[in-house]
Amino acid sequence: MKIIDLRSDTVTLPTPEMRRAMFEAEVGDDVYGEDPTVNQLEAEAAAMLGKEAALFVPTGTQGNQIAIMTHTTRGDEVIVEAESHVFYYEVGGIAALSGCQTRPLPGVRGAMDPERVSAAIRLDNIHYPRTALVCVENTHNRSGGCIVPQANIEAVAEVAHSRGVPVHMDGARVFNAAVAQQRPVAELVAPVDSVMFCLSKGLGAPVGSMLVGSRDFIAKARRNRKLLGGGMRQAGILAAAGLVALRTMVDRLAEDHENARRLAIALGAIEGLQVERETVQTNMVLVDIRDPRWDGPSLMAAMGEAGVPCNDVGPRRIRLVTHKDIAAADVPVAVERIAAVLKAGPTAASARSVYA
Ligand code: TLP
Repeated sequence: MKIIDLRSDTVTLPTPEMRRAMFEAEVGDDVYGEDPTVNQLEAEAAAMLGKEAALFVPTGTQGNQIAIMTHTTRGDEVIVEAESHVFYYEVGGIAALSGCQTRPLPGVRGAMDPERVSAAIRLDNIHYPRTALVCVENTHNRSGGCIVPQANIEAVAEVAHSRGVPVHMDGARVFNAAVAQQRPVAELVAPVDSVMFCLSKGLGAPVGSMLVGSRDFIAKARRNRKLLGGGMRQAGILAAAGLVALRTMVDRLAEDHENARRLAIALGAIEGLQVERETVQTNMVLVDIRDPRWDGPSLMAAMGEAGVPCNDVGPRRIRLVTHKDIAAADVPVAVERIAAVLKAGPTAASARSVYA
């Protein structure tokens, strides 16, 4: 049985062209700034995003945490959206690595109310921490890959900047947002001061993310990357695949969006499942479980056994992600398997749940 892996776009495998580029990459010691392939990737990434400079980092998590560390000092406060990756999925790194406290604000599909952001920015008072940073996320993972409206990002950045507070974007999937809106990515990130985006998700590279921003910010970030152990040596081997990703893999994200849309329609028609279609804007589908026999963990386990692994993202919610290694023809096969799982009902093994 062919596994149709819908857990994440992080599972994508490098293309033959990436493997060739990796094999042939010209390399040097990047800690000395001497890896020509890394330097090329950093220059192209900065140019594409319309920023002065970029830094190649091993992971999206490290890129975000370096950005936060670079914008803040210990004891500062960072405004985050309550469902954001930096707050939810980065192992408490903001506290553990930067010594900052977080100020989570509610969001609507990732969009924070600019008035609430403004009200949360601290005044100058001896009792208060300094608000050092506002973080936004586009696309927004926990709302199912929703695109945060550009007007919202502009409004949040405007209130932050008017009070002297910089803005960082977790743009792990900002190219999905750009392709879905048919807008240049540089336009989407223009309002923010720094951006992290991932090469290793929908763009298909095996490893790597980019942090981009001003020349001065990236110079400081480079020191913090070293501090966190992210100073890699002949990293051009990895950057070579990143260059192929940036040059050739952006436009095809539209196929993933189309597959997600078709998956959402078909899954929504299965009894016991519900899909909020308006949230399916890029390459993710959130499925709410209405069938009382199942919950997130048990359905996830049963789908794994049926060759359609996914992730549970809440007590009664699973997440399916489309990507370059899912073909259009895989969609009906996945749907058929999921329908069969629901029809058969939980087995003794799959019914065990952490929520029971
Ligand atoms: N997200 C992963 C998991 O960590 C949840 C996934 O499968 O979606 N920002 C955002 C918005 C992300 O979705 C992710 C990865 C990251 C940052 C972190 O990237 P990595 O995995 O490279 O550290």
